Amino acid sequence: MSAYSNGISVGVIGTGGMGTRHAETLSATVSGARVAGVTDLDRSRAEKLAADCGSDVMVFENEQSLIRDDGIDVVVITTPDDAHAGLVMECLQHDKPVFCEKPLATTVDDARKIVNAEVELGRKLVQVGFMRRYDPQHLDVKRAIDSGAIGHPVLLKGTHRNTGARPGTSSESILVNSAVHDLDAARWIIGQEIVEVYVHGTNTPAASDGEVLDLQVIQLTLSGGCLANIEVYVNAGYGYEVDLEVVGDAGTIRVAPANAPVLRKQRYAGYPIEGDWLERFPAAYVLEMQRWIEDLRDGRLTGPDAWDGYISLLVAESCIAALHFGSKEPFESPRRPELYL
Ligand code: ISE
Repeated sequence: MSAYSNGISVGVIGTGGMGTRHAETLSATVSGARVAGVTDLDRSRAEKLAADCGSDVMVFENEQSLIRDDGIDVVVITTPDDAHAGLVMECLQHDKPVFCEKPLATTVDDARKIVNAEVELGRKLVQVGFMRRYDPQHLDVKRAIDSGAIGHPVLLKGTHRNTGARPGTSSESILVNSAVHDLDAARWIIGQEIVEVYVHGTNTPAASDGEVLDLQVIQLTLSGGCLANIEVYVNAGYGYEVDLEVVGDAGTIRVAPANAPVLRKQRYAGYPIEGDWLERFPAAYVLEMQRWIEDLRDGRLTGPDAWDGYISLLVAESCIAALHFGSKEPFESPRRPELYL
């Protein structure tokens, strides 16, 4: 019997682009869930989203009052990155399942504290927003690899381009905020752990800050011998693109363009390119929320968990060392607690 007999009441913390997308998906598309409360430092933004999601959505004074409220069953966190870990910990203290946008934390220590707290509780309550795992095009690639269609994977080629860097972007935050997606995707899609990292960066003319290494090339070695070469460029200018190809010893497979047909006309063939992740991953965000709600109802979370969030940050930390010292950094995954096996 599900613990949620009247559907699941969700509280959303943070009502910017990502919070708005999740709240709208939960109230308009996902069955078995409703947005019951929202909060944001910008109260008028929270009030607007509450009104858009229904007439009975509460606007909470702050995050703590939302997390503690008995009318909120589960929490979605989409605040700026540095608030994630503290809010996840508060959810765990109140025994509330929580979906936290990536990164799980901004430091490895904070992410480990979350893992330790969950292990102490003895059950998984945390899911991390690695939405590429729900993207139909990425799932096609994963299924092909798992079926053996390309033989043994020997190389992953990844491209991750943002139209422009957010204000305040640093060389390190590119690894913690953007490249964590690629680090998680490499582990997930190949099904191997990362054992070595090397990162090379440059400051491109498009960067507004002359210090920031806004184009980084990450090279990984995975535990089964597969190599990865991943470009993360946050000032690409022309649009937003995430591309991934896996080369195997019997063929290669590459994600298809997501949202547009290919136009051929007057000696030209092409398709439009999205401006950001909200435009590129609409299907993934819906499937991610739908599955999270179903899993909560079934009492068994199957999405990327606190361990995945922690490992992606540990690898990002090794990437930062590699970037600073120009060295190849060996990476050894810590022992995975039984809860995450
Ligand atoms: C952003 O926060 C995301 O999560 C996007 O998916 C990623 O592409 C972008 O680089 C991040 O800043």
